[in-house]
Amino acid sequence: MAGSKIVALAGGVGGAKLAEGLAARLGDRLSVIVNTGDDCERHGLLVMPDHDTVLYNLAGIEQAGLGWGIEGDTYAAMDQLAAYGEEAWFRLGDRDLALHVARTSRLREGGRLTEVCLGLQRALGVAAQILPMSDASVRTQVRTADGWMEFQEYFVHQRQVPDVLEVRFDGAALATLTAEVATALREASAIVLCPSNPLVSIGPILAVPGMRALLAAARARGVPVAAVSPIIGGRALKGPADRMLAALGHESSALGVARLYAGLVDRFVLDTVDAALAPDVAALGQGTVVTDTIMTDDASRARLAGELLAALGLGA
Ligand code: FO1
Repeated sequence: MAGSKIVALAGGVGGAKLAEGLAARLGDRLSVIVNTGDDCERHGLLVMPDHDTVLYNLAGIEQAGLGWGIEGDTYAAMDQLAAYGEEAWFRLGDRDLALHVARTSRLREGGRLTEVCLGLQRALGVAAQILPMSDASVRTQVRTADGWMEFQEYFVHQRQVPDVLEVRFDGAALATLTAEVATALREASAIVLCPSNPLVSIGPILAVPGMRALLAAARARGVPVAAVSPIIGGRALKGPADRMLAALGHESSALGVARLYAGLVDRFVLDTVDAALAPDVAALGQGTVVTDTIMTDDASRARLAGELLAALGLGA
């Protein structure tokens, strides 16, 4: 285990919880490749919800209960923006806003997205690297009965109520891998797909050209690639993953997720309530680990991370 580097692929809150458990054990030996498909422009600023959720969790300042945003944040700037008639359904806290101001201004000065993000992470004392999946703009869009819309319009404004009929990752075909992502995957001793929505959190990461090839090359070198199910007992703990899977023709179960990852991962972690699905997951060629995957506090995050590392042959 000493010296082993691990790469985790993560979306928002569920992914951030496991990333935090892994970071507590691995420190700067952890690289988290984050989904940037949820990113959006608000009030002229670039907001990166999944990057920022992982950042705040690794810095230990995330809002308890919600998992995104900063604990104890206030909303004075947002209320003032609303007073000017600006759209205010996407709530940015005052301290959170400072991150978007700093990031956007550094990008406007010519900074490269990954380098700007790494600088902000260091400023918050985070030892792990949180790597945007690409420096290029990739935007997840969903189609509902009302047509195509940006992800946050569906997720926050429409509260994930409409059925999702189709998903696309605008810009993904032209996105390129960064040197940081490629190096992290080439140096990894193990790779983990966090318990994030497989369709709109892990999906955009895998859509960056070259990403799947690097994962396949890692597997060919004998590097274990494990996924943790975000679906427990047929339900997503948070977010619309269960309804989205069903609406898009997949089974809303840990097995449905394992099927989506067939050929990509060689280990699959499912919750004890789904133990009966283990033989079907194993039949897909994925070694199964059955354990308690619900992360309610720092101790349960660290415990799951420890079990996962042990299953990857990297036990302390
Ligand atoms: N989620 C909400 O439900 N309502 C919000 O107003 C909201 C604002 C917000 C601001 C910054 C940020 O980083 C995340 C925010 N989120 C909000 C969460 C975000 O929509 C989700 O984390 C995702 O994009 C899904 O992974």
